[in-house]
Amino acid sequence: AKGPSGLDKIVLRDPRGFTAEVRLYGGQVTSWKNEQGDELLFVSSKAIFKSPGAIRGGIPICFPQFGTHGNLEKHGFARNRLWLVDDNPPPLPVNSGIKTYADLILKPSEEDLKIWPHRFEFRLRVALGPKGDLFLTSRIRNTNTDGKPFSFTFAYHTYFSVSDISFPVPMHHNSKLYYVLTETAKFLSEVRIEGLETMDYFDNLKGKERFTEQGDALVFESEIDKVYLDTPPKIAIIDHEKKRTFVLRKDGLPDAVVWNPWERRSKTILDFGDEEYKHMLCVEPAAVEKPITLKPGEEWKGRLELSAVPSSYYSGQ
Ligand code: TA6
Repeated sequence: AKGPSGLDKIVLRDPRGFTAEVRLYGGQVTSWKNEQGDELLFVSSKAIFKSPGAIRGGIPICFPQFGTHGNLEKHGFARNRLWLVDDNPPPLPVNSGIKTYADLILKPSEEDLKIWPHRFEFRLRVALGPKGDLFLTSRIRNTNTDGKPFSFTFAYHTYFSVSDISFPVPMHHNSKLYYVLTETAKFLSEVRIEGLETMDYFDNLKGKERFTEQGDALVFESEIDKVYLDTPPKIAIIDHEKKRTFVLRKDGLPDAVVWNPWERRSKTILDFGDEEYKHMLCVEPAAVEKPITLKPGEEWKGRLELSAVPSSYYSGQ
């Protein structure tokens, strides 16, 4: 899918070799590489980069609706529209340290207004930070001229690339050894998340009940689809095998969704390989539980900062 000038993506390059690419289709970041050229985001080998679906991987933008929390199509329409590039974007704040950035804009078409009758301007800024960090800033403004407010939910549906998420020991839930095995497995687990333990969450696999996460860091042994509520601004994904830690910092986005389809559900997703679930993990800074309401003229800002650091540098602070 290409924009009016024939452009289909913008590539940002940092002097030390970090790169990021953002597609006009979906306003979607589909690559972020470190100075060694390692891809840090997951994109499925079966991803389709054109209408009508969304691209399976990278950072889809869920707007104006997250998931099925409303009567729009799942995750809203922003992720399968063609965005425009702002050739003359507003300047960066002084001392931002950012050397390379791009602004994409989405405004509703007449067709979009039929399904969601609100005028808005969505400005997405994608930037590479001073240390190769990936910065995403979304500014959504209500440009309605009819005096009406609107409400929306939102997520950066971020797919991280990880070494192997599958649990290291076979699970025997009825065995007396179950507890010992799971506790040991947590130490052996290649991939875990820190920052969501003790948080309240809704489990999309279980209905409307509210649960509280127990124990230490999150590790993975089966399908997961949870919306953690009111989470701290910092979350870390620790990948032992790659000796890499992703640090997510978020602002304006209280919730965090964690998703991995695991073995059985993967087979039902057409644009996703059967084994690919092992190498991806979605951790999605979001505003889901409490929709955001904007009056005409008001603007909302939601920021995500991602860094990928060698695990030895990550102290948990
Ligand atoms: O964010 C998790 C989730 O809402 C899951 O329920 C899962 O279906 C996933 O998003 C992917 O949705 P998609 O519409 O991209 O297939």
